Amino acid sequence: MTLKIGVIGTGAIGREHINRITKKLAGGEIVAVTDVNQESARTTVEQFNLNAGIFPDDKSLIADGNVDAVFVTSWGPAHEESVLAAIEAGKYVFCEKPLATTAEGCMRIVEAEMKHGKRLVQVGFMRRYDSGYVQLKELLDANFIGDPLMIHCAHRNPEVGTTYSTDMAISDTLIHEIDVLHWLVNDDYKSVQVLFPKRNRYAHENLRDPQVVILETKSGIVINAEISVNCKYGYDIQCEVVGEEGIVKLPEVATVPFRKNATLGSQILMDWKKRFVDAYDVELQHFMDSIKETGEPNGPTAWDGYIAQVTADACIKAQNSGVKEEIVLQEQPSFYKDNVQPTN
Ligand code: NAI
Ligand code: NAD
Ligand code: ISE
Repeated sequence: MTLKIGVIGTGAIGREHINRITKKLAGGEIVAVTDVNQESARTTVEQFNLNAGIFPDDKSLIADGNVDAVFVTSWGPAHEESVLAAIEAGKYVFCEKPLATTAEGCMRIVEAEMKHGKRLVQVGFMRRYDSGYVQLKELLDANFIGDPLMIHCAHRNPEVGTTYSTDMAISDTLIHEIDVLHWLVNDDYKSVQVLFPKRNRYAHENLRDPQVVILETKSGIVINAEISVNCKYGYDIQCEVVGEEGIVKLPEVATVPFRKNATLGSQILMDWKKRFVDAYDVELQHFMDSIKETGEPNGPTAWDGYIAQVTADACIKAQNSGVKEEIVLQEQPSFYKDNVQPTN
């Protein structure tokens, strides 16, 4: 059975995902596209030579009888409406992060999905499919370094556009760490504080960059996460977990080491699209396969989207208050408890 997919948002990542469904993965076909910028939808159909309808908006695409599943790859503030409409129509949804831009919005999606009665939604937290993070998790779950005590991590982008704002460092960028780190150590967040070090002169006028986010989990693990979005030198994701008996670290991206001009070196990626390219492939293949095999997607759930957004909201509050803010989650509904976590 081929899963017939409609894509809402044919920007950077929408096209990346269309490319992998069309050229690399098995079991899916792009049959419909839409974008608020209709010219973008048209050029996408041409670029990938798709046999796909171009729809005027998300609602008409979702309603089309030929569409089994929807990819929501529009910008964050548009996600909630499209996801709710897809659930209402009983269609599967793969939604890029954030699921919604507020915790209340994520809860509306959780409630709609529970009312529908089976899981339809998967959120694009692809780091759970990255082989480096999966290896870290296997070691931590096997108690290889004893209990984790601290995590040091960094999320660095070489540069960002002028529309990128201080809160987006949390809602767009740190959101990946927020999701993957509590999954990694099987713990929940308790509190957060945000510090602003000396400002990077390359940050545009209204952006506070870099930032240091200090999260504490219920068991007492302290996480310090640096976000730098004008670091210039590359797209660099670092994660080191300090345990009672040792340290485990996210592997560097494999590149050819070189010796040249009195230098021993290796290249660093510049583009986020390449850093997790394998993880995106595994993520979307898993989305399609689990629907085929179990009738439900069983990757990161709408509840994971909710956890991430509650945490992000508290981080943004802490950006503004300068003090430690509590992170308070509602109790996880049993509907989400039996979800099979993805593995590579
Ligand atoms: P983009 O700006 O390149 O593309 C977004 C597209 O959505 C644009 O073409 C825009 O016209 C369209 N759009 C916006 N609102 C729409 C609506 N209501 N209906 C239809 N189309 C709409 O953005 P990008 O970088 O592709 O990001 C899209 C989403 O993917 C965001 O939620 C972002 O957070 C997420 N993302 C996830 C990444 C990951 O690693 N998982 C990496 C990059 C982005
Ligand atoms: P983008 O700006 O390149 O593309 C967004 C597209 O959505 C644009 O073409 C825009 O016209 C369209 N759009 C906006 N609102 C729309 C609407 N209401 N209906 C239809 N189309 C609409 O952005 P992007 O970089 O592709 O990011 C898109 C999403 O993907 C964001 O949510 C972003 O957070 C997420 N993202 C995730 C990752 C990741 O690593 N998982 C990486 C990049 C982006
Ligand atoms: C983007 O949306 C992503 O998801 C990237 O992974 C992140 O590094 C970048 O900062 C975001 O804007």
